[in-house]
Amino acid sequence: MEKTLVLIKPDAYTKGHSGDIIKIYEKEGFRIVAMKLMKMTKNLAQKHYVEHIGRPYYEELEEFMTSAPLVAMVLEGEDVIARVRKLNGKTNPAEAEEGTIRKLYAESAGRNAVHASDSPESAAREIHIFFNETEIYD
Ligand code: FUP
Repeated sequence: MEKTLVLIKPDAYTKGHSGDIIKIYEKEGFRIVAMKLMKMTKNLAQKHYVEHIGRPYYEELEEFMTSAPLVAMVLEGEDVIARVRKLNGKTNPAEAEEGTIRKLYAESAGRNAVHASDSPESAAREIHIFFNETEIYD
C-alpha cells in the first residue's frame, strides 16, 4: 500500500489545528502508520528541503520550520500521495481551492500549515528522514 510523509507545520500546530487536520485525513480513509511530535533542527530542515537551499525564501522557511514543534506522520492508503496533495491544496493559500487544508488553515505560501510528499521517490526519501522502520506500523 502506498505511503506518504505529512507534516503539520509549526503554524498549524501552534494554533491548535492538528486534530482538525488529522480528522480530514482519517475521514478520507487514510491510516496513520507512524506519528510523532518533534522540533525540526536546522540540520533536519536542510535535509528535508535540500532542493530549496539557495532559493530566496529558504532562510525564512528554515527559520519558520524550526520555530516550534510540528507533527510528523506517515499516512497509508490507495493513491495516498496524490490524494493528500489534493486535500492539502496549492502551496499558496490564496490559490488553494475551497475546503482544502491550506485554504482553511494556512496564512501564506511560507506558513502554509502542511507538507506532503509529491512523488513516490520523495515519499521514500522523506519518510526515512523522520522515521526508522521500527516506528512504522504498517
Ligand atoms: P509544496 O510541495 O506545496 O509544499 O511546495 P514547494 O515544494 O514548492 O515548496 C516547499 C516549501 O517552500 C513551501 F511549503 C513553503 C516554501 N515556499 C515559500 O516559502 N515560498 C515560495 O514561493 C515557495 C515555497
